[in-house]
Amino acid sequence: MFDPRAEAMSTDERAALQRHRLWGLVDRLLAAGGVQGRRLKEAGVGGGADVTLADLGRLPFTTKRDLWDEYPFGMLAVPRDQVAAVHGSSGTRGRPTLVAYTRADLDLWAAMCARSLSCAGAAPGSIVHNAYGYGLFTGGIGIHQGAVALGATVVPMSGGMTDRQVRMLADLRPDILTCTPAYALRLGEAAAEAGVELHALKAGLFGAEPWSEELRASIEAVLPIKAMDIYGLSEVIGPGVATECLEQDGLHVNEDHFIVEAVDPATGERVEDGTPGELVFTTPTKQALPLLRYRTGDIASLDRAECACGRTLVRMSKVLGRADDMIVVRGVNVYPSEVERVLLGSGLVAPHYQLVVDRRGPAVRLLVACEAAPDAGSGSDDLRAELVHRLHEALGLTADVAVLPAGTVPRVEVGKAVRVVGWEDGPAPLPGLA
Ligand code: DLL
Repeated sequence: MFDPRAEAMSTDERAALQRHRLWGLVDRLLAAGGVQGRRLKEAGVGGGADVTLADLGRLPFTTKRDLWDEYPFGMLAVPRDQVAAVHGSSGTRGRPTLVAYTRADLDLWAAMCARSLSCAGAAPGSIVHNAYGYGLFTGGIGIHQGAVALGATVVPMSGGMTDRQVRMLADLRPDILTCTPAYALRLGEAAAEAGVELHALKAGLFGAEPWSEELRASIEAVLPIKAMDIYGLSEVIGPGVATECLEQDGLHVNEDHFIVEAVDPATGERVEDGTPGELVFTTPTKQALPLLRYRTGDIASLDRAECACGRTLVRMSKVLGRADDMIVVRGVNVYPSEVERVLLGSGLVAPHYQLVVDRRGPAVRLLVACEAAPDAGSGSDDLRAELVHRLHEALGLTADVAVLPAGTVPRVEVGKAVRVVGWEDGPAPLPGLA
């Protein structure tokens, strides 16, 4: 439940807590003697007492490359036998990123996920239908443990087997749905096809992949819920790093445990609040794999204005995209979620799309594959021209659009939606593309 002592502290109180915790983190990293400790020493830091919060911006970064180089256990700050669990992410490039948790870390993670669930309206006694994947991925087990810690009833569905999911939604009447936003849409459509009404559902916590306000509207049109965004990454802890409250106006970062900065991805210098930058997290209370200034690659802006919900935790915007998901077409930089905004905002297409980066010719061509909305009206040539025009107007983007027959764009059943596919040589990645 909402804990004002942790979530509504004054700025000064929170800064004092963060400073105290940061001090402890620096001491632990120096004692562990790993790559992060070595870099601290090289930066002239001899102990936690040398560091204030204001100095944080001058301390060395940690990156995914460090986790890969030290795979699997080289970055542990505790003996291996104190590791109670590992999790990870296969990542977009297929390379595993492994993270470790002590029992205390698992407790912290459960507490943070419980906080996220309650921030989005869950309460003890809620029924949480959890359709995030269970396994190495942090989504399923993270939300599961959070729901248990909150005192809710968790239904551990994992992903896939959509017909069975719809049956369980109808029979158990959960009030909370947790899954990726793309799968929420799929579940909503499948329930409608099956003629199942989901009146008991109140809220959903959707994350693990970028999604736009327009996709939120599409989800809220097929499910009778408030759709909330939940953000996290395995390296920092998993889900439970930040969540929207019922105001749906930015995600509260649990900054008593995850200190956040936004930096210019090119220079590493901090950007002003309100300006999109790469999120960087420091985890002062984690034990097995504490991270100093971890560069996430995720682009979002920070907002320290008070929120109507009463929480004083800094808010991050929805994630615009990952620095490495940015597509450059004829000199224009674009994130898939920006294309999503234009497509879904037009009201002319169904909320299923894929961006095909065609690298077969001398210049990269972007092909936007989508499906017409059932009531789009005009012929597909007119629709195509209209979307090409809108993408150019809104984003300065020169893209080709392919309006494909309903059901052609792949629906996600398990895992994260694949929004961008490459077309090198060989057959088209989707039928009907030219
Ligand atoms: O996706 C943790 C998670 C599970 C978050 C369930 C929310 C719900 P990873 O597999 O390590 O962990 O992937 C982390 O996913 O760096 C972002 O690029 C992306 N991501 C996660 N949540 C969001 C979100 C989980 N709400 C990577 N919006 C992160 C946009 C997100 N991107």
